[in-house]
Amino acid sequence: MMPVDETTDQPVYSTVGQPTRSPEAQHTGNCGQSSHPNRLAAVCLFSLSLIANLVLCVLYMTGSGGLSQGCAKMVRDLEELRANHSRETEVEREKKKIAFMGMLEKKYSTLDHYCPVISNKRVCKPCPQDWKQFNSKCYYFSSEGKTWMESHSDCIKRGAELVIIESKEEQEFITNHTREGYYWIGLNDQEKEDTWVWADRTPLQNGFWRSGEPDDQYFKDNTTNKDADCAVTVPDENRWDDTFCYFQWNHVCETDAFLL
Ligand SMILES: *[C@@H]1O[C@H](CO)[C@@H](O)[C@H](O)[C@H]1NC(C)=O
Ligand SMILES: *[C@@H]1O[C@H](CO)[C@@H](O)[C@H](O)[C@H]1NC(C)=O
Ligand SMILES: *[C@@H]1O[C@H](CO)[C@@H](O)[C@H](O)[C@H]1NC(C)=O
Ligand SMILES: [Ca+2]
Ligand SMILES: [Ca+2]
Ligand SMILES: [Ca+2]
Repeated sequence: MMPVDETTDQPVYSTVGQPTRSPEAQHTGNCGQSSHPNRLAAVCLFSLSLIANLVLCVLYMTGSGGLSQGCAKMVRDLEELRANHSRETEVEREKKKIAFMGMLEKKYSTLDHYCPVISNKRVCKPCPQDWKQFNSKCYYFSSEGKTWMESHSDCIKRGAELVIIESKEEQEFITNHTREGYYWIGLNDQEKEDTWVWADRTPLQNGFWRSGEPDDQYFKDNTTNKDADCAVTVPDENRWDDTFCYFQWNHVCETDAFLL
């Protein structure tokens, strides 16, 4: 029967003619726990012999007061080994980061819009490509006519909401970028006539209506047909009008800027 090493439960083989594992080697952390045990063991042995030689080096130096060539080489080797090791952990960390970003990407489909991958690296910008930043928000100005409801869905699909205009400055910014025509904003009174709410269901505080609006009709429509429940911003007037929700206008989406 083979004698058994109590610490590892492994049979103890004859060590004649084989390098023995020194007691220190069992206390040097990860040595031997790698998926490449042979390579790691070699590196371990190499570093151990380096350390042993360095000790000799120091003894030699203190004895003779000089720095030998071999000694300098050993210091260089040790530095290189340390550099190689930190480079490997850097690569591991980078791999983990990429995997984590991949997980985020599945969770947040808009990640690529804010942080596109440029030559293997994610570069994050405050606003997605083709969106415009104003203060801490990003705005998307569509170039395709859609009903108010389709526009609402389009913004949500883009990880945003139809624009909520809360200040004179924001209204002016919107006006500056909607000179080509009517654009839907996130305001409607579909649920209760004349009770205007934003797309996120917050009630309207102060509006920027044209004079005489909202009148529950399309202002160029001289019929008595009333039921205009969705709001547009009127080009060059810096003001809003209520029109029919099924009309097809461009729209403005708004979302948070990614600011660190
Ligand atoms: C460090 O890495 C380089 C290149 O990967 C290799 O040539 C060199 O032998 C390594 N040095 C040590 C001490 O492991
Ligand atoms: C809108 O445009 C005018 C004229 O170009 C400019 O003076 C003003 O600063 C702009 N306002 C905003 C909020 O972008
Ligand atoms: C508006 O009224 C005028 C005359 O009353 C008529 O000629 C025109 O066709 C009407 N327009 C619409 C869009 O109904
Ligand atoms: Ca807003
Ligand atoms: Ca209405
Ligand atoms: Ca109107």
